[in-house]
Amino acid sequence: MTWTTIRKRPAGDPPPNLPDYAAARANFTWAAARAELEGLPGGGLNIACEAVDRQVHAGRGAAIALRWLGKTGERREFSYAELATLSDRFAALLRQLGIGKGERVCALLGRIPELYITALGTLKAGAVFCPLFSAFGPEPVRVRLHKSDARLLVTTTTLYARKVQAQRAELPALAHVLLTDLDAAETPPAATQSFQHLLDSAPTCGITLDTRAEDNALLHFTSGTTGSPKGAVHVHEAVVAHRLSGRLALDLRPGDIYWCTADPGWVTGMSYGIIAPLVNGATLVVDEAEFDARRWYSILEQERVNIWYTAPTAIRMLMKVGAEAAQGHDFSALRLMASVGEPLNPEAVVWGQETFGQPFHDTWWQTETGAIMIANTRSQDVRPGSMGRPLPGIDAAIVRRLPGGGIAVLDIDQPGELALRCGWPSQFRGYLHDAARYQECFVDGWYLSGDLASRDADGYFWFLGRADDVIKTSGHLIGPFEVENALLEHPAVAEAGMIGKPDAFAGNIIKAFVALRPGFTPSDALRKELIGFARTRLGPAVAPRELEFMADLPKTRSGKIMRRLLRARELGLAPGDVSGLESDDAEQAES
Ligand code: 6R9
Repeated sequence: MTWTTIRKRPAGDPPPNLPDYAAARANFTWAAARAELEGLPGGGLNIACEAVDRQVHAGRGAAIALRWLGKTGERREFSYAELATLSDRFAALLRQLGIGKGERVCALLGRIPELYITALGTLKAGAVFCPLFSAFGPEPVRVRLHKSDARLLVTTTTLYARKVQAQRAELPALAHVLLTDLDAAETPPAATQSFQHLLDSAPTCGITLDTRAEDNALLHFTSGTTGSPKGAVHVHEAVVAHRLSGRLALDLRPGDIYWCTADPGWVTGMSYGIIAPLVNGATLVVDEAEFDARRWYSILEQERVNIWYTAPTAIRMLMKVGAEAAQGHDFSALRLMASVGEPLNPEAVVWGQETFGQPFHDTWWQTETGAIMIANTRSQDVRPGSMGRPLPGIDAAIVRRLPGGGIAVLDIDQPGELALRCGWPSQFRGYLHDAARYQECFVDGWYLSGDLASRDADGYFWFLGRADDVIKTSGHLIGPFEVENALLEHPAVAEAGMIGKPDAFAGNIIKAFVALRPGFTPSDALRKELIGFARTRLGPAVAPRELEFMADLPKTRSGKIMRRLLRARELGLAPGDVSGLESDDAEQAES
């Protein structure tokens, strides 16, 4: 396997938080990492307390926690002390509304200040915070609100009208909907309340936090090959890993200006868009607007961003716009640029070096791992194309599942499934209402990630692909089940299969294959109708971008659609070429 090491930026930056990787790993204990936290009187632990209150206790209450840049040029700042008070009030409000410990509070919001108040206040109240992707259509929103038994939803008037209102009757557990954008004089639509009004009338005095480390704190939906979305449950103890990984992998320290571009509807937007930077005392820069290369370069320069955490699709979009857009900007405040969510192509790493004078540092983790597990850290050489090495406290290996049960750990440079030895604090504690699917992730004390990778002789991990059929498109993890199901609701569709088709920007785009019912004939008009039908239900980020008709979809003898064959066909591979990935489908296809 070939690799190049990219020279790092020779600037007069402060020394890295992880200067000696080998020594840090050798001396590491989770107990010591846990001891860095403040904790609650009586031995409890609360993520939001660690994120905001402890900064106030440490005399940093006046420091800026959140600097919000509105779409239209508005600018608002919240100090740690203000965020502590506002989240206290939201917690008090939840208690007044009778939201109990462990009950789910969902947010269907873009990047607006109310999101941060809701997330932190929910955690303080001991309820479970569950972010939903605001670009989801009504169907994925309904499924998640239903599966999470959400008791309260915070959203905007428009998102509510478009995505929730019509389905409210199917969500009996959803007792309260709070809208963030009502004017004081406005009457809320039926069965909703004003977020601002309730927050203003909530008690101002602090509330007593009473969560324990193993109490549920966060719920993040993710997808698998089969079945409905899985709700990964995380506990307050996860904050130990958020703090540590923020410090070691993202090099965060108090006073840093930090910008995470992830959407708050996905796990990165929570773990690294809110928790890790606040726990490490940084100032969050939050941009409400969607991607715009020129705006991004201005933000990096004008806000004097020190640490920037973004994603390969965004980097490729910047590359597409061209180097001229970056020219003339002063990026000298930037100390670390990191990336997550999809394979970071070596060209993007090298482009970072050319454009910013430093490479992007790839990091690897998942919804289930809760925090960064593998990273190219600031002190170590970046190997373009590699995800880096496991952080202190994390044991990673490449394994093969054995036919009779158990796993074998593979040698260097052997492709296999990426596995992590169980026991890190942000490990998910279950899939909500899905005990069997949770159990399937574990073998002999290892968590099996579903990613295929290899490890080189120096301990760097290299991503090869997914072992299952989920698709990363523009950094969003999409399961085939939801997309295929939406298409199957159309009267013309008899069978539907979805694949990820490689794409230069999005990593993959979603392509659907459809067999029609008798009486329907393929046509351009029908193709457009089906794509439109899926977009209305699922939202544009999840709906297929391409759709092809087939007389019949390839199926196993038991009737399962063989997506791998669809993919092989799309990519012009022989069906046998996919058999190496050990899927049931490929085995059955060969037999
Ligand atoms: C944080 C997040 C997890 C899946 C993961 C893998 C892919 C994440 C990656 C990467 C290649 C990287 N992934 N980081 N692939 N290189 N550095 O993205 O969580 O949405 O659960 O997705 O994303 O396939 O298994 P999640």
